[in-house]
Amino acid sequence: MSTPQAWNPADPRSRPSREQVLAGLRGTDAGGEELVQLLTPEGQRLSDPRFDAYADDVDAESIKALYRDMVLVRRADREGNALQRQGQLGIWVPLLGQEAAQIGAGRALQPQDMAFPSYREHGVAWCRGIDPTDLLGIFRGTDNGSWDPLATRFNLYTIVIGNQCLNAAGYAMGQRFEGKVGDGPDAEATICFFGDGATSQGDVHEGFVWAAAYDAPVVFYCQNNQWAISVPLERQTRVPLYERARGYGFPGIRVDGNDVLACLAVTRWALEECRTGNGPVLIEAYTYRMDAHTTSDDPSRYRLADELELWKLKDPIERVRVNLVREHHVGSEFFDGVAAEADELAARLREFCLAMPDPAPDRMFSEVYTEPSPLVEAERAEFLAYHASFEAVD
Ligand SMILES: Cc1ncc(C[n+]2csc(CCOP(=O)(O)OP(=O)(O)O)c2C)c(N)n1
Ligand SMILES: [Mg+2]
Repeated sequence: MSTPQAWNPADPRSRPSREQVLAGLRGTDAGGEELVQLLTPEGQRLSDPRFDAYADDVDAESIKALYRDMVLVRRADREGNALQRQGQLGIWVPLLGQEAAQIGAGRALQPQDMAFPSYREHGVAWCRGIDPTDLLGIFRGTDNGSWDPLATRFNLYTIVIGNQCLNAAGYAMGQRFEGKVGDGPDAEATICFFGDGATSQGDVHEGFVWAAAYDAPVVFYCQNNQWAISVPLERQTRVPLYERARGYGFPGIRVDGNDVLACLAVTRWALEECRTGNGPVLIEAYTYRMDAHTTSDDPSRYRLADELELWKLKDPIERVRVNLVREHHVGSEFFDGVAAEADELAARLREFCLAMPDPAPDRMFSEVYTEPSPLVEAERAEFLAYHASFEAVD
């Protein structure tokens, strides 16, 4: 009732008050009726006539594989967090809580598709075959991303909020111009990851406009994790985010971002739409950032702890475990095996990180501009002199 569609222009009094608009957004805290779900938080498999066909090959073995993916990326994420706390990384960006949104989308991709991440997409990187050790250099300040974006079809992380939407729209326009869209098995699509806060950026708007005007085969995949650092969703929008797509002239759909099966099915559908020429599509994966924004952030300063407790009940991994046990009679041997694999991965990440070179202190001054800049060089010299003053004290 608080969405603009409910307004009756003939009756100005039908316009909702600001309080009603906010109440409407808050009323969708559980995702709302429009939420696509194939697995409930209690682990029950549901049917959705619109999307069943995109998950009909998902049997016990594939659910086990998705479970394994999520457990391993969560463990790699927790290890990254711990390594930052121990001074081995400058910063870490946790994905905790967003495993289903990322693994579902990542596993929906075909090898020929192209992905444009922001900075939290460690789960999608995993699905593109990028080893978690390859992520560490960015956060230790030793490189800008050590994987090959063309070979992996996964671009380097983008820290500038929303900027990758322009890159993705442009890339997808290129796919269309080069005749890569069609019914053949080699048809391509692009997927672009960004957050709820990013939707307020001009770059995202421009990306939507260009993609729509050129029928670009791009899936805009918004992980609505309810927060943009300390700014809640209600400061970004008056309508559910997926509804924004209508204004640009392409479909928008909201999926339970904590349901890996629904994310897989909906993203497969959206990518197929794009590959066959019906792009773009906006997906809003409705999820929650369970940890801090980054290790530099303290969420207890701006959000209530009971909000997190509520979302713990919708944990993306637990519901899959329950489904495997209840509906597929999977025993503890499997779960113990995955846990052991996670331990091995964590140990390997740690060992790798401890053996990495220390970043040079003046690393941040390099590659600022293509050409040398006198100002940057002066700042570098000043910083190095300051740094050297500590050595003198030692
Ligand atoms: C253009 C730009 N403005 C501001 C920032 C600082 N900043 C970093 S993350 C962030 C919030 C992004 O929130 P959201 O899009 O919801 O993504 P999330 O971090 O929740 O995944 C902001 C404002 C930035 N990196 N780039
Ligand atoms: Mg966010």
